[in-house]
Amino acid sequence: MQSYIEIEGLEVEAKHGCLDFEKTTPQKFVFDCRFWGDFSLAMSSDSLDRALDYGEAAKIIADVTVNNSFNLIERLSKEVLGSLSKKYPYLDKIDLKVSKPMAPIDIPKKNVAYFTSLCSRPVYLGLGSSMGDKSSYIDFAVNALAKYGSVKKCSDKIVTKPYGGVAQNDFLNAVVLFNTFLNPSELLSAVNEIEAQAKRDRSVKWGDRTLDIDIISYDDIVMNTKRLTLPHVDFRNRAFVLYPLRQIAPDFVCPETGKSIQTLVAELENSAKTNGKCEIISNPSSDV
Ligand code: PH2
Ligand code: MG
Ligand code: MG
Repeated sequence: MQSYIEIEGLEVEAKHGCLDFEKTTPQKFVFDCRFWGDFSLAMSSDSLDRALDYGEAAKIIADVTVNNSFNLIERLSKEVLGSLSKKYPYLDKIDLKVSKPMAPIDIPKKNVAYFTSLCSRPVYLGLGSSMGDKSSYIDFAVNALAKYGSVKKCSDKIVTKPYGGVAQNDFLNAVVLFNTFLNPSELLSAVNEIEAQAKRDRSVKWGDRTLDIDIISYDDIVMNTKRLTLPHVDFRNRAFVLYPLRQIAPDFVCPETGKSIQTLVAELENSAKTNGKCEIISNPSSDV
C-alpha cells in the first residue's frame, strides 16, 4: 500500500548560492518533502520502530544543508536526496522542494524553488543455493536485501537440477522483485557483499555455492560492461529463472528483446525438447 509522510516548511539557515555574500551570510532555505512507501506496519503496530521517524528525517535534511555550501539549490537537492535514500532504502520515492525565499533577485518575488523526485527502480534478482541449508540461505538473502531496498515479491523456492555442467548438487532457486535507489553498479556491489556474508566461495566458476544472487534485469536498462551485463546474459536459457520470474511477473517484458515472459518460456521449452537442458524437479506453486 502506497502512502506518504510529509514534512512541510522545514526552515534551515545556511550558506548556499553563487554570490560571494551568500557563501558567508546565512539565509533561509525551506524544505517540503514527501516520503512515499508502504507504512502499513506503522499503522498496525503503532510502533516508532516500524515507522519513518520524521524528526530524524528533518535532522538529516538540516545537517546536509548546514554542513555544506553549494552554488546551486539543484546540487543541494541532490545531496539531501542522497542522504535520505541511504537512510531510508525501503522507500519507493522521495519528493523534494527546496525553496530559497530570500534569493537575491532585484524584482519583488514570493519564492524561488527547485522541485525534484528520486524514484526507486524495479529489479528482478535470481537467488540460488546448492550447498548447506539451501532454504535458509535464500531466506538470508531476502532479509539481507532489506538494507539496500525493499523486496516487493518473492517466488516460491524451486528445486532444480544443476545447469551448466560444473555444479553437482541440486539447487534451490527463487526470483524476487526488489525496488532500490542503488544504481546497477552499486547494486552489484551490494549483492556481492551479501554473497560474501553467506560465505560464498568464488574459486570455481559455476561451482556449487551457498548463495548466488544474480541481477536478472534492472528496470529497462540494457548495458554491457566488463563487470555487468543487463539483462542477465544467459537468463533466457535458464528455466530456474524463467519459471519463478513468470510466477511473480506474468507481465514481464525483456527490456533487450521486447519478448514477453510467456514467449521466453515457450522458446526455452521448445529448445529443451531438443537438448533437454535444465530439468525442473518442482515447479513454482507446488510444494517444496
Ligand atoms: N547457477 C549457476 C550454474 N548452474 N543451476 C541451477 N539449477 N541453478 C542455479 O542457480 C545455477 C545453476 C551459476 O550461477
Ligand atoms: Mg548465477
Ligand atoms: Mg552470480
